[in-house]
Amino acid sequence: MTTSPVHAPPRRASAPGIPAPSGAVRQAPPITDAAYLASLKRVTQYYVVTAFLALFIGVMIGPLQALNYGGINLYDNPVVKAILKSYYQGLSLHGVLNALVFTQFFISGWMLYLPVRDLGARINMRFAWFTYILMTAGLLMAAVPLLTNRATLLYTFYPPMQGDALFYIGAAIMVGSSLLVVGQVVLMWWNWKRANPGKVTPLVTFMSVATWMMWSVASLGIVIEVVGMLIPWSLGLYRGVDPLLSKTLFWWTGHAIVYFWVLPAYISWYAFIPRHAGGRTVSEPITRLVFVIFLLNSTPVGIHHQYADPNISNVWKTIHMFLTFMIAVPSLLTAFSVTASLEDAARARGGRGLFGWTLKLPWGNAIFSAQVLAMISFILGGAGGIVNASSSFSPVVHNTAWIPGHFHITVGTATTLSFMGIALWLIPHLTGKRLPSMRVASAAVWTWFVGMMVFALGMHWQGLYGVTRRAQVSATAQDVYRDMPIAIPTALTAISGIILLVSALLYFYVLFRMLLSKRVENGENTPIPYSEAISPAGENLATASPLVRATEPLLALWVLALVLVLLMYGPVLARLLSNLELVPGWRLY
Ligand code: HEM
Ligand SMILES: [Cu+2]
Repeated sequence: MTTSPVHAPPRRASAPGIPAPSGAVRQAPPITDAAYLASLKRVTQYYVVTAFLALFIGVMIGPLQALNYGGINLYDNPVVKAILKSYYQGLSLHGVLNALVFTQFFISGWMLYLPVRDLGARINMRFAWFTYILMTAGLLMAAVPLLTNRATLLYTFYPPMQGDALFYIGAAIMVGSSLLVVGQVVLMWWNWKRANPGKVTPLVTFMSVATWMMWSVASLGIVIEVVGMLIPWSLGLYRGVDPLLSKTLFWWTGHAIVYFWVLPAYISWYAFIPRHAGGRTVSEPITRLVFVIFLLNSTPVGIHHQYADPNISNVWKTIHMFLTFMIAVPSLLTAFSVTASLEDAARARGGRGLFGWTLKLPWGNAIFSAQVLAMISFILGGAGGIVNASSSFSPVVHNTAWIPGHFHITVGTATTLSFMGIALWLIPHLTGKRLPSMRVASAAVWTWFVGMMVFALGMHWQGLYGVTRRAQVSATAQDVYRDMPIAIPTALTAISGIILLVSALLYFYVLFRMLLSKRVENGENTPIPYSEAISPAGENLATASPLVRATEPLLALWVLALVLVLLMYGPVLARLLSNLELVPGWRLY
């Protein structure tokens, strides 16, 4: 069966899965230069396909790990042994490929393409291709030591565990290239501002630019850590490394990166999901406020990962804790706004009752259901995140199986399942190919959600009994695990691994079949699914609301974000620097 979920121009009512909007809806300004548009789409497609190839490899290792936490050790199996030297090499590959490579490549394509189309801008395509090639070169460099068991450092690569210099250099090039995308997008937006004085930045561009700005501030920590410390250290230029200083720099980036993973999904939740359901975005001004809060508040919070670390004062730990709690505000604004837009859609389709309206949503459309299930998962993940960030609860869950339980329903589902859903319209849009089967795609999406819910239950539950994360528990004979009353959560975790394996195979079957099929139409027939807004931001600053005017100066807000981070990290880093403690590197693998 061949179906195209979204293949009609925006104003036609007949397209399956994408209802025509009732009133005025934004249309991307036309790009008339066909060669330019083709190149733009191709580079985006390269980013997206590279991302999914990484996810495919990364995800195939996941079920082995879930079985490990299900008490089943497959790492002595000769086939597995031929590929993975150890549980920890597999875990390093899994974490790096899924959480760092998949996300960064997808986001770089997605948040380059969207604002360019949103403004109808002309960017330098040579530079765009150069950035993609550089990012991929960095990935390949880092992949060599990872695949040869010379960088089995887990995805946080904490020193003094040491890997080959090539790993750090490759990682630095990969992350550094994302900053080139930041430069290109921000410059494009700035040129648009200068050409359109007094105009309000359109919403999709606003969200993309704010997210890129946030990432540039957030990524500084890891860039300083890797370039300033780990590369020279791994090349033998320093006699040692300070583990605490590098860990602190790591978490400067490491917490904010979770918003870099989730805000690109928010763009779709706010701007595109309402359209898939036949509803409207609730409020553009509030949406802009949400992104500004994330720009300012995402980064100065990382010390909530270090409550047990010495040489950081409790005052700073507490400040970072409260700043972390503040991020619940834009997340709750999002939960309420997006739910309201879904209710708007469902009532327009004849939905009734307090909750009965939810039945009218297009649950059979995998593009829609993937993203709404991702949101539901994120609500649960966010609640768990408040537990993790509380200095009183953190010691209970820190470094237990609870933590992977938590981040598989945030990045592993909220982000991943959203991107999986988005790809189902984005790839047809970019390539003119069609989704081979909406039913298989739906089955993949629903089993992913169910699998991850079961996984999260099993892992959170085990974590509460103190089962540690990053441990090949299935291969140890320690009584401490045998005596724990964890039979049920262990079984749940094992079952979830099987469900997720089936889900991943279904999804990649549909995705690769689509990619390998022939182009059948003009990709523009699958439009970018802009939604109408109930409360738009307007086009002119002079007549816009105070909230719109206050959120428009993104450059100034970017500087403010940087100042806030320096204020919140400066004193902490100064103290660590004044007590520098260099230790030699270790190889444990
Ligand atoms: C088939 C789906 C998946 C399964 C069954 C799975 C399973 C697991 C398990 C059991 C662990 C814990 C291992 C340990 O602590 O020893 C783990 C770790 C991890 N997973 Fe997944 N996972 C899946 C998909 C994903 C996805 C989609 C992402 C992110 C996009 C992801 C990111 C991570 C990360 C970052 C770690 C931590 C690695 C580390 O501690 O160094 N996983 N996974
Ligand atoms: Cu965090």
